[in-house]
Amino acid sequence: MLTNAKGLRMKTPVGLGVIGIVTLILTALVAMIVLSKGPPLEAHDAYAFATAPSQKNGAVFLQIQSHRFNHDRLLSATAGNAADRVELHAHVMSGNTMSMRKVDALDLPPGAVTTLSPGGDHVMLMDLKAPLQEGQVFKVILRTERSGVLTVPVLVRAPGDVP
Ligand SMILES: [Cu+2]
Repeated sequence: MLTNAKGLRMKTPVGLGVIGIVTLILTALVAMIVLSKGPPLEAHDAYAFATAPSQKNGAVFLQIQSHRFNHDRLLSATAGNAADRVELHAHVMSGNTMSMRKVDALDLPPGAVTTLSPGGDHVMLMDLKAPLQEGQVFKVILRTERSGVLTVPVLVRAPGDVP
């Protein structure tokens, strides 16, 4: 047994030995567990533009910071007080025309900030219950594949007033 252990120790390229390598792996695992203690996803700066009475729809933009070590996805959203129906949308160019399209999910890459912004991906509010008024705050609930739900306060800003 002792000879075997010694033999292995001699063969490891960095000269750490088996125990050294095991210790390193355990340290890395502990570090990952400690780092993953915070919320896996954080939403920042959520906003929507005020709408005119004639507008049926609105959009929510925000940043989502992932603290995860693997991919997650935004699957759906609700906005109980603001809109009857909420969809996830992406913008697509077809020829010279930019149009938006419903998507099943939005990717949230590990360790990255995903930005939903005008002209890009957004949370679409369909059939607004009332016009969105500047200064108003409403809640949107985002459902993710791996991190549960995020309840996000959304501030209504003047049209075009990107933070
Ligand atoms: Cu849209």
